[in-house]
Amino acid sequence: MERTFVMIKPDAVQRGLVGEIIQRFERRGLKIVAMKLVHVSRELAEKHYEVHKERPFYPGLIAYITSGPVVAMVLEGTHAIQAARNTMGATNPVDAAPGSIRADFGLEIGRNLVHGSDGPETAAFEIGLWFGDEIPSWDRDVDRWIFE
Ligand code: DAT
Ligand code: MG
Repeated sequence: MERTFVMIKPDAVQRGLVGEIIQRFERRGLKIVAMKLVHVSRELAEKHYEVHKERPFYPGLIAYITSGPVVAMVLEGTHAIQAARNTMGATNPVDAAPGSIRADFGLEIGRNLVHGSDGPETAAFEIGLWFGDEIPSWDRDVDRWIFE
């Protein structure tokens, strides 16, 4: 079963949207296999966003992601990576599909509420970075009604 790393960013935590956002992933059928509230250090932020180091928005991105607590989680399910990103919507909320998290709650790319891994290699890297390597799965009674 595929796993992905999802983070509820500081703006969403400050705005009291943690429950609403988790509910959207849960109701889709994705299974929470790890979750924690994190005060993100500069070191962790820089490792997480290493690929964007040379981009002009990088300093603002690091400031944003370290500006308050985030909720980090690992979600498991069929096509978890793509499903989570679709539920989040396009990077810039103004381009995100109606009904997605970023469209329903956001207006600006620099306050886009959530992060989700963009591929299998990124997911493996991010899950290891935030949670380490040993995350057990668990049996959910409704699994047989969600996974064929
Ligand atoms: P995503 O978060 O959809 O995977 P990304 O990995 O390209 O998008 O960028 C990471 C974050 O950086 C993104 O959520 C918001 C910020 N960002 C990306 N492009 C930006 C831009 N052109 N201006 C400002 N912030 C940007
Ligand atoms: Mg990305």
